[in-house]
Amino acid sequence: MNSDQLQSLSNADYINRERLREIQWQKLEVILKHAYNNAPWYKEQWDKAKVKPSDVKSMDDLHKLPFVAKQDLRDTYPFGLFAVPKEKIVRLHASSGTTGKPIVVAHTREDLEVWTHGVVRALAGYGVTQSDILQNAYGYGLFTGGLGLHDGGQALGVTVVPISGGNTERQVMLMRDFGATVVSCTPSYFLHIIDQAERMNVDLRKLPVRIGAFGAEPWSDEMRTVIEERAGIKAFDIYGLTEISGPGVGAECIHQNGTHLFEDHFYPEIIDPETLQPLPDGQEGELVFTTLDRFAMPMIRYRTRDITTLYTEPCPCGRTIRRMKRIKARTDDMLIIRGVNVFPGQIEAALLSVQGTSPHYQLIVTREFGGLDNIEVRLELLPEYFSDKIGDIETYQRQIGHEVARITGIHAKVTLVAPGTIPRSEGKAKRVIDQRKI
Ligand code: DLL
Repeated sequence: MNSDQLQSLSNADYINRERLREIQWQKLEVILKHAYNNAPWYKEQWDKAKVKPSDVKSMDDLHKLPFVAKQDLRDTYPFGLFAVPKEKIVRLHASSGTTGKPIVVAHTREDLEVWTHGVVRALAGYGVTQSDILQNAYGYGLFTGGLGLHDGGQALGVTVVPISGGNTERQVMLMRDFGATVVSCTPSYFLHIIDQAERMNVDLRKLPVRIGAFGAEPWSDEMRTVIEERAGIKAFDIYGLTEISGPGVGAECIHQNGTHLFEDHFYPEIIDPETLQPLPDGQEGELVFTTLDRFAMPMIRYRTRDITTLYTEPCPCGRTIRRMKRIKARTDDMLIIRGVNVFPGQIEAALLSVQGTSPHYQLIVTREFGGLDNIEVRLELLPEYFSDKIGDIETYQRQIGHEVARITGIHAKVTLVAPGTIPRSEGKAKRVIDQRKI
């Protein structure tokens, strides 16, 4: 990509908001007709709801259309939502989720370009240039992380090292030997890389690596601080989901204060997950996306289950596209412990606020015979804080339990385990182990 092409791509980030609305509307009109005329599933659903594309006369009418849920993608597995002939489809991706059938997502060549442009804008927004070397440690395969960052990095002209996830010792070796300046993987996997580097006596702070593109799972600002301090890099958020394209639906800029959504392609709404009514900017709710220019499998009002807030206040970077707050959680991750709603991310923030704790933790949820739920926080202390003296352990457990109760309102059992005992993940970390039989 030459600098003019990059410039014109990035210009979309700074567009006048009225003009943006016009462009969104022009695209929406086309994609709604396309979905209705070419994907029988949409026709059936919209006919049932007694709405037609022509009833949507502006962006403000979008809410008249029914939602698409993850279950709809499972029910139409594998190809039931495709809206173009098979000859036009050049790639399939899939996301497995935790149970049941995977969901399958198709891309035309042009759809892949839309996706790639999101990743290019994300990387360019972090300050990545053609002189950078990107070590891409997201998994390659049906998961969108690997190929998404790969295509985006390559389109930007970065030198991409397609190492994929895993083989952590080699990750450290190549990071050092190739002089990678940018690394992409899940934040939890990067923590694993940091630990491995320490074991190999490699100080990441002394290597050229300076930027991380971390996403695919919720993470907190406290986790960011840990990563930035231990690796000497700037850790940026990248957001996305398979159904909407993959990574690069939105990303932070150098100010690290919210994720800019590439809303000229992926139109966001926030709804109340209970009433399903749209909520105004500034209010927290479930994020819903409409893909404005993806043709193989348009997603019209797709419910992400991600909980966040959108806002339009100007960012110091000058981008005009809307920002969203860090994904607080997924509606399906919310734990209800003795009547109190709690998200794993809140617990993470609480425990990382205590000195000496490490970001390696798991939450074990169990149910007593009488039906009461209990939660146990199992976590590792940093090796230099780890002690086998009962008194020390109890003090820590009390302190952490107190912080968790202060932030979440729940009383958790805290168990400190030896460094290195919580399982490490090469992709998305498994934080919650729900042993309740519900
Ligand atoms: O995780 C795509 C991706 C790859 C994004 C690499 C970023 C980097 P899925 O496997 O379909 O796609 O999972 C999507 O992961 O609905 C969120 O719940 C969660 N998620 C993704 N990015 C973030 C993030 C990829 N930055 C689901 N912060 C989404 C919090 C995230 N959660």
